[in-house]
Amino acid sequence: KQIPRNQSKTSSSPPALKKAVSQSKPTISGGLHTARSNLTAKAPTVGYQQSHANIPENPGMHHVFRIDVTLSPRDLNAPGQFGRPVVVPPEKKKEAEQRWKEGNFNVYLSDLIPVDRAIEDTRPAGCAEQLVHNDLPTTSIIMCFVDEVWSALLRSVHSVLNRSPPHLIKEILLVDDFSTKEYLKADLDKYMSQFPKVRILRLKERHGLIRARLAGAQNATGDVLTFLDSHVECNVGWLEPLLERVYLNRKKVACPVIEVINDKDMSYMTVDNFQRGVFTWPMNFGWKTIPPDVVAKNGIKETDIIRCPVMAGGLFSIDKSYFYELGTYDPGLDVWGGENMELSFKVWMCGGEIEIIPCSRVGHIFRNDNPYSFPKDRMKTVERNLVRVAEVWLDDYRELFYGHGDHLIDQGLDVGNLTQQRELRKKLKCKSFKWYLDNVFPDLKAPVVRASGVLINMALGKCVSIENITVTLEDCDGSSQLQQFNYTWVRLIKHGEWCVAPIPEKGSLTLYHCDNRNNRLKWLHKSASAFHPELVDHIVFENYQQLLCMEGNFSQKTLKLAACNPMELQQKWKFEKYYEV
Ligand code: UD2
Ligand code: MN
Repeated sequence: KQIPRNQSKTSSSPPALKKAVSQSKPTISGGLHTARSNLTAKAPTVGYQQSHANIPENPGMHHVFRIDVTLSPRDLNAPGQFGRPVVVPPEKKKEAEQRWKEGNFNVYLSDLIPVDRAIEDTRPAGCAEQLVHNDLPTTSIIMCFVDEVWSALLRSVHSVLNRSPPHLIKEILLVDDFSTKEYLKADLDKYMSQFPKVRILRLKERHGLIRARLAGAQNATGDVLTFLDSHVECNVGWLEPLLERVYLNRKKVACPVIEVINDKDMSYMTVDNFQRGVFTWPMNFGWKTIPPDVVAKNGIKETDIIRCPVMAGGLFSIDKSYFYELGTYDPGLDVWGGENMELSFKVWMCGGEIEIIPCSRVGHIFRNDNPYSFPKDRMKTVERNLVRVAEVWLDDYRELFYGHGDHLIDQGLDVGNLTQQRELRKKLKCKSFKWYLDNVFPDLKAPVVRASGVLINMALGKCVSIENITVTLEDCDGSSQLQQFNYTWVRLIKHGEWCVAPIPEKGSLTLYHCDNRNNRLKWLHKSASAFHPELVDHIVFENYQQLLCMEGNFSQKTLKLAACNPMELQQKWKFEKYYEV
């Protein structure tokens, strides 16, 4: 019903790609040469070097380390080396197609390319010159996975090991969320035993990514938690700029720029700068480019930190004690989805900040569908998570969420107990959602009601009015309180706490105490277009044997309910003002 929710696209949709590489067959011409000349010119055999020989003037600081063990790769011509696109040979097409579903990306190619391939350093100019503190906090990398593709998981781990200053990585915690694949058991243990920093935590039952992350956090010993998905490639210098932000202010949550590892050809593609993480109703995550004129007018540089209304979810660093101070994630969130909204609202409204750090870049394989199964229905799981978030954090604006979604809550969806979460919000003295809108996300269109003012009958030019507890039609008078109505996102026609209610059996109207859950008070108007485009201007009651429409009566003083007739002008209504989102 209404605007279909498409949760598979929620957080998995990639940010806009750089024009230069966004063609279907990406090329990394310039970058490739840079990478190669780097190799011959100054790459050490085991890469661990400062960007510049000069000692920075600020004592206690250093230039971001340019650590990249992959700078001189074993095989320069290996497929996918330097992040190049790979083509499946014709005789392997079938095999590649068959293996796609193992991870919902080109698993065949992933297995073909080196697990420690080099990728292009995609940081904007100036990043290498940036200073960070010598005494940055250590971090635990937490990577949850369920049935992850072997080569993708290994590549993720190698990219961390190979491109992070070793002294900053306290450990890499691989949290196995009850995978079923045999290779993720003894084989993985054996492989990872080569790397003392890698620890594998096995969950005894499927926790879902949210509770799996919490299990990881509980076992982490570093000062900062850095969460990553299990199919990523961390780029050169990715870690220090994140930790620097947390070091400067423990309430900053630092996210890298998420770049794109192409699911079809496995190429590493850079993305457009100046993108913020945002959402649209009903809480669908997305990316929004800062308009070029805003960039120009404010002199925003490519290396400038971008404050984000919401994070994508998968990749970020957060001070461990702050994460616990915030009450971590709502542990009532299931499996996948919505946790990025929850943490974002919580961080902003309770005194923290969410930032994207352009000098930190991590590639991620964006997939069109989850490659693992959901214990319960996928849509319902995500919907339920989002309802929990809406109920705890959105105040009255939750109606915008409900009004744009599927109303599963009306169909008896059990979202569990919310008392603890609401108490947490009180205890932390978090600000209102209105504050968040005004200060963090002012460009979000969020009118609390859908329409308001007088309600005019289009045939008669008369307005709905309240007389005691009856609903009448009078001459319009915009200044009269009795003629003021709000049409809400959950489809109530409200006059204060009173709602216009149908009496279908009698074909008449009355007033009733408003109640967002009461379907007998809900009217379709304008949004009726989705089902009955011919009734778009009507006010339709659909929860009866037949569609009923509000109609101005001939006597011009009363209203009635009648069978809907698209041609009937006396069934067409207009509110004084409509608010679009
Ligand atoms: C995005 C986020 C993801 C998460 C999700 C919303 C990025 C790059 N990714 O979707 O981190 O915030 O939005 O919830 O921002 N996993 C488990 N157990 C499960 C399900 C998943 O351990 O039951 C693992 C999975 O193997 C992966 C990670 O959790 O490593 C995230 O899952 P995803 O990659 O399917 O999510 P994604 O990237 O589509
Ligand atoms: Mn992912």
